[in-house]
Amino acid sequence: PGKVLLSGEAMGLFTAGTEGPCSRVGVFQASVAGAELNVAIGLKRLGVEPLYLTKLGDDVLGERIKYFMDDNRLDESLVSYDADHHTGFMFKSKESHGDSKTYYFRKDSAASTISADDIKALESSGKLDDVTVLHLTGILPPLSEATLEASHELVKLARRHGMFVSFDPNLRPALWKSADVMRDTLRRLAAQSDLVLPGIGEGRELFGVEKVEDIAKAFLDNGAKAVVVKDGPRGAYAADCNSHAARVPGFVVDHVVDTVGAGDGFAAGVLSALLEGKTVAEACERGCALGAIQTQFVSDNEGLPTPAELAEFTASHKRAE
Ligand code: KDG
Repeated sequence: PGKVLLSGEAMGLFTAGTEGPCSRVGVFQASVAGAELNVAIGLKRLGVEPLYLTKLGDDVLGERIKYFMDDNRLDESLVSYDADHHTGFMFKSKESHGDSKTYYFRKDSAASTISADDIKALESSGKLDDVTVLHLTGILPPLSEATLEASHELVKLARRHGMFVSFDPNLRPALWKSADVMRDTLRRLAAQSDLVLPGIGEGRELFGVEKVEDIAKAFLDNGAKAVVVKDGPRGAYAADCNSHAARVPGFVVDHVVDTVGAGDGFAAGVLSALLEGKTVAEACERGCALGAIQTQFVSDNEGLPTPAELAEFTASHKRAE
């Protein structure tokens, strides 16, 4: 299969070791986060080559992320280091029920300087020859004016090179100036995509509808060619502009540790399967499996499976009713 181009911010992640407010917890577990990086790791483990563009600070967290990328054997030719800006980081609380709380320290980070010129420079890099997919998320656009332009440039670049454009809205309201700007920008990016991967909450926020069928229709009417709506443990609903639709049940797991990163696992599952020529329903099934596996791990990417681990998981877990 061809390569997948991704760009975004890689961050140091400090996850609380015990429940309680992050301002009081004493022990944190350090790992590496970043939606696009999580997807890149998921793809790599399943045998698809990611091409990940980012900027890191010339600092200890940048070094940590480099080690992490080395360990995962990622191509680092599009990673650059910036002595004038720091590597972003975040804290994540530990919760016994519901989603964990996240706290960002990423303003003026190295990744927030990713610019349209960085994307244009890819044209002459010779690196795009085998790239067939762009996977973009809604996290890169709000980091700064520069990354907003870079995001639009990525879509233009993908179009010029005949790439398939996959888009995960990944709503992060804390990063946007206003909810209106967030909605307008993400709808615009979604409209230009071949595949959009929203969650239920994202459908509600962007289009004011609740049901998976209505969410899919709203994205298709808005211009997307195909949509897969993620419905948590219930599974996924896929629909495209040629009126094909499929509902795919999710996998039942006994104990959810942390849901952050599940959507990135889902994206890696869907894209890797589509690149292998699987059907949309098979791709959704793999997406659901990776999402479910990822909910059983504290870190945002640690649980992402190899093909053997994936086969073991699907063979040993029941599907949702
Ligand atoms: O999707 C998981 C991401 O949210 C996480 O790894 C960190 O990229 C991140 C973000 O901006 O929240």
